[in-house]
Amino acid sequence: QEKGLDKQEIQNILIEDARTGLSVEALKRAISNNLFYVQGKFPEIATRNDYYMAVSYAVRDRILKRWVASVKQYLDGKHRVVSYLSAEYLLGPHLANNLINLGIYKETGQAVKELGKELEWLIDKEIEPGLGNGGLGRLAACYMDSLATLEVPAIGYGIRYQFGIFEQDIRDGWQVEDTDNWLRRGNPWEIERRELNYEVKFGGHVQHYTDNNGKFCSNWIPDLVVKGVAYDTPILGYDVNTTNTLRLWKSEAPKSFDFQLFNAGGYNDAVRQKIVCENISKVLYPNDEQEEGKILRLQQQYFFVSCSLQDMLGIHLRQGDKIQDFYKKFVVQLNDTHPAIGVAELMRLLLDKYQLEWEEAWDITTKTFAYTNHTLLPEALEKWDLELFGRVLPRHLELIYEINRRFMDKVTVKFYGDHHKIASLSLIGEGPKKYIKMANLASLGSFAINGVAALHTELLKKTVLKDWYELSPEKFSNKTNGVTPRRWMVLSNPELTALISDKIGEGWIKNLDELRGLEKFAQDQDFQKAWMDVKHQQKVSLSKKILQRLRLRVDADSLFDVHVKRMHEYKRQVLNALHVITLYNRIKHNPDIDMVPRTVIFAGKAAPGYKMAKQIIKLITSIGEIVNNDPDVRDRLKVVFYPNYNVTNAQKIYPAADLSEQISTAGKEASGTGNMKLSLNGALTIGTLDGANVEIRECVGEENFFLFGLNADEVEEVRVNGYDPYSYYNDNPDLKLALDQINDGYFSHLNTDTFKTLVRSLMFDDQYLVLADYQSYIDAQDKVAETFRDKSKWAEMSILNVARMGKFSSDRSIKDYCDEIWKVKPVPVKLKN
Ligand code: OAK
Repeated sequence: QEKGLDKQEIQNILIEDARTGLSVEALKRAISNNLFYVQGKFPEIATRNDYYMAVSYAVRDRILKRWVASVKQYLDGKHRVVSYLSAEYLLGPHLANNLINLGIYKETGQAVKELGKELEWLIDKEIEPGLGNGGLGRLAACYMDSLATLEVPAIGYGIRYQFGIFEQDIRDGWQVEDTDNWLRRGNPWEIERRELNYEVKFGGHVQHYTDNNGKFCSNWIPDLVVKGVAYDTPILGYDVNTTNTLRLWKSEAPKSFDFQLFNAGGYNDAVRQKIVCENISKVLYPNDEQEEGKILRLQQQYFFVSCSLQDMLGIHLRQGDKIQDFYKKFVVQLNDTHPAIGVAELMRLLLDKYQLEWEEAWDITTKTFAYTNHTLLPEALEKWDLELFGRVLPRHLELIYEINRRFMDKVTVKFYGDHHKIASLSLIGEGPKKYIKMANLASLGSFAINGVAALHTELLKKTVLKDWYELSPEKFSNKTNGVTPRRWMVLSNPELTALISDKIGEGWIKNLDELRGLEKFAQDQDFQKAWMDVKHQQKVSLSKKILQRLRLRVDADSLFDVHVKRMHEYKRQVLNALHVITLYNRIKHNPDIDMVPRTVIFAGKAAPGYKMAKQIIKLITSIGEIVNNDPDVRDRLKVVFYPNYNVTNAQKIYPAADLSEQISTAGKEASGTGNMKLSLNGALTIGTLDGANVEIRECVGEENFFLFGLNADEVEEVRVNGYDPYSYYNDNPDLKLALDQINDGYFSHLNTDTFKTLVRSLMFDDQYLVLADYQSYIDAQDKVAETFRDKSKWAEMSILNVARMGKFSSDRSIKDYCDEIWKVKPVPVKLKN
């Protein structure tokens, strides 16, 4: 051993070879080589995308080295692996994130500069993979980052949608959707593994017979067979070598199939088959927390779950392990009920393919799965029409009947006479049409069930999963969501990152609790100034984007009031809109009024079929049109609807926010994660006691949080006693004026039809109690404005918010899952030459 260097350091030097070195020189050489040998270009004719590709491949090579090392490490040991099953992953752009996790952002910037280009210019070229709708998909992405960073062996399974979440454009104030062809310029981050493929059956019927040993057997004869091909994306952790795999399945037609038809002269049938197969992974369903109940959706779910389980069993058996030990090697987390069919599929594989007995198969299955619930909204709970289900998955229907029969035998004894409870626990719902309850299948088939924030878990136990809690309280626990500080601070807010690191070092990036070290600077005048300067700089950047994108000038000194998330009635963008109208009316009533200037920024997609959500977008843009063009308003109020909210745009918006709007009806938002990202970027929260807001407020201190509105119990009480929106309207002149204006067409060129359904809903059957919380919200907003006038006070509160948000790192969430549910340990990965 050489003097002064430990083994690891020597290894690190050895691996700085020509191909994967991390120095500026090595990177430069790699980029040039890629431009020539991969893109077949030279600088004079290379396009921006050619350069983006060349840089990405250079980065990928460096990740591949770590990936191979990780896979080797996982294979030699008998390590337990986390398998995360999710129909959605909302990853966001890869390049900049990988540069940060590899620790070569600066070096790559320099290398690109020496080649005569700007790294930022290439980073901005990337089309993000929008393979998710919102919170649930983004959480899966944060968790993949944290699993790798914590060096936990993990594999994420999902669907390689050819088209992700639609692109939103605003025309005439309305949302219009365009397809998201995210693969159109190629995807340097994935590796196609044609050799890794599985067949997935659909439809047909099941034959039963007794074999030579007298064993009762089932044979599923499908009428469609689809092939799933693996596409792997490496997920590198921050400041570690661990590189896990995100394995997404693409559906194709199996070769044998179309040839048979083709030879028989059935060319058209063959082509049709091919299209049917490819359609399965074609497009992401754009509904957020709204069940669709379509056959294709069930096919998608079964398709990726079956491929994934076949893959896991294959990995397990190839290592020479007994099938009976499967649950010791893999723990499978169900990201909501979308992959819950896995419970029946694992039973099918163990029974029909591996010939285990029922009891043994059920024992393995229920030691394998754990289930996370992400919503209390009844319309999001998955139910499959039994007849439809049986047509797509006849064998699974039989298995579900049998699982249910055995379960009901026990339940009927245990709760003898309690028909309501027995019916509620059944996997099968009765009614005019029978249906399968996926939350029940997930709950029965899992050894652990969790909610995503403390309040959410408590409400789950009291409402949606009450009977399951009473049956098996030991299965339940809370795992409050978290977000990755790498993407949501280091990457999106480098200026704030530098300021923080300058004060407390860089340890917080991996151990977010260290942010606590900022507390002692909260009242430090110089630090406050530096803090607010960073915020101002971010607001200027966002203002430029708004000017470019919307031709709207906003004042970077005004209060940036940010409400960004999917459009949904329960998230109450309308309540915010009513506040905006109220501010506008104050100006109109008293044109010289001294008020804190505000820029109210909305962003979010509405599900294409969700009429009300689309009307809310139109309301916001219509208010904007009036407010932004009214000379009386001057610079005191602006309304922005920033189009196409996605990860890329979120990264630009969060750093510029002063105020974070988290105003859902209490009891409706399971957790929220935007609330965490905004607070970590120094925004103060105005919010209800809903989801993780409750815990955020506990952490940052009630004096640093603008609370308003009814709590979950009070919401329930109002409902039970009969909610009377009209009385709020009648008793509150400001509210009355605002609603009358919307109704009378003040914001819609006197067209009284535009917002008719919206107003009717608010006044007569609003489940989300918007009018009940109006005055309390307005009062809280007035307090926000008053506080904002005192810049030093605001800075102090903002610093304290960030300092106390350590709990909301996804690293903490993942540690909790690892210790309390998954029982997995980190496996550090060493690089060898
Ligand atoms: C989407 C479809 C079905 C069920 C739930 C969802 C979903 O996105 N839920 C959201 O999950 C987030 C991550 O746990 C939470 O933060 C949000 O509150 C919740 O709405």
